[in-house]
Amino acid sequence: MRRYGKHTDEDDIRSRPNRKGNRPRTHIRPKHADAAEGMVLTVDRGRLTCLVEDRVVMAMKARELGRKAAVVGDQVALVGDLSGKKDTLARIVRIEERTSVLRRTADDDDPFERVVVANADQLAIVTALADPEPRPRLIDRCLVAAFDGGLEPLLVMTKSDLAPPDKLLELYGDLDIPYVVTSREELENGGAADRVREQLDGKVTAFVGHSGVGKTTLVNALVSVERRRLTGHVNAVTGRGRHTTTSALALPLPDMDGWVVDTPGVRSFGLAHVDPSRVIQAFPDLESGTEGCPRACSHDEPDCALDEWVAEGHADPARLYSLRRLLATRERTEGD
Ligand SMILES: Nc1nc2c(ncn2[C@@H]2O[C@H](COP(=O)(O)OP(=O)(O)OP(=O)(O)O)[C@@H](O)[C@H]2O)c(=O)[nH]1
Ligand SMILES: [Mg+2]
Ligand SMILES: [Zn+2]
Repeated sequence: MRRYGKHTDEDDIRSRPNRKGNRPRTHIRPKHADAAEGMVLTVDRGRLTCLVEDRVVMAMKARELGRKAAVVGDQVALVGDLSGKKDTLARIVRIEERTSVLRRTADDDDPFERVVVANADQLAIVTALADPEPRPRLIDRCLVAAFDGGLEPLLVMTKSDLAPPDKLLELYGDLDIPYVVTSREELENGGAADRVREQLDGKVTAFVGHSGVGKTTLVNALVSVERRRLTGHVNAVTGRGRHTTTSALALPLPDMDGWVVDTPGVRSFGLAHVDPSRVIQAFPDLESGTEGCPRACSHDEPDCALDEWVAEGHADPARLYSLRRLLATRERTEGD
């Protein structure tokens, strides 16, 4: 290993004038040209579990990456011991460019944004129809994050055995966003997995939502038996889940080209990183109504064309209320 501060032969080579210009004779090969490509499956306190070919390799970040963090779904370049044997540790020397980034902040005014998942194609926004109660505001926020991060949204409504989906379908059924409704019975007879699976082929899909909505239960129904994770209970008094899942994990889908990423439940989905002008994208039913708006309309001012749009029956007033609420509260937290 090369030591810094010590005068070595290599230093001499570098400082010696080179007849062919100033290019140093060493390091002509691109850095880490021999590194292997891998995918990050999960991250646990600085230890990254990566898939390299068909081996599961534990790795840590090389110092040269600085503050850049690799997250689940990242494509990375690894060097060192790539055998995947017990107690070996490879080094991640590069994070490849991401095709999509699902970001969230703890609160809307939190400057620290975290990347939940990289390179996912689709965001499955999971909402229970009851236990816990659906929260359209969280759905709207996830939609904003999906559009902003380059992921296609998919709505998954679980627990239809406990409550009908009618009210949510009134809000989201006509938006051209694919949706699936599942129930306990369909989880047991395989129908739920089949219908969700139809939406997953060829894609990396991240599952997000409140704690206790059934993300892990659904993911377990999709992946092979030996990959199943622990699921939790919903507290009967508070109606809240117990944050059973504590880390994001990518799992391959059997018999098809695709991955699912189970993530821990969230209370809120802060959008401090999203430009307000991009929020409207997550409201496709209102977007065309903004054509009559004054320039740089905040959509919450007297001349906003959306009031008329809704009054004429082009969209549900509840959706305009949601948009305005989201724009207004983006400045602070929306707790649950
Ligand atoms: N009645 C009913 N219960 C369900 C259904 N799907 C999941 N559950 C139950 O909901 C509870 C929570 O499920 P989980 O899969 O652990 O929820 P989660 O979204 O992964 O929760 P976190 O990991 O905490 O974010 C479990 O007791 C499941 O059995 C459903 O379709 N119907
Ligand atoms: Mg879970
Ligand atoms: Zn407007």
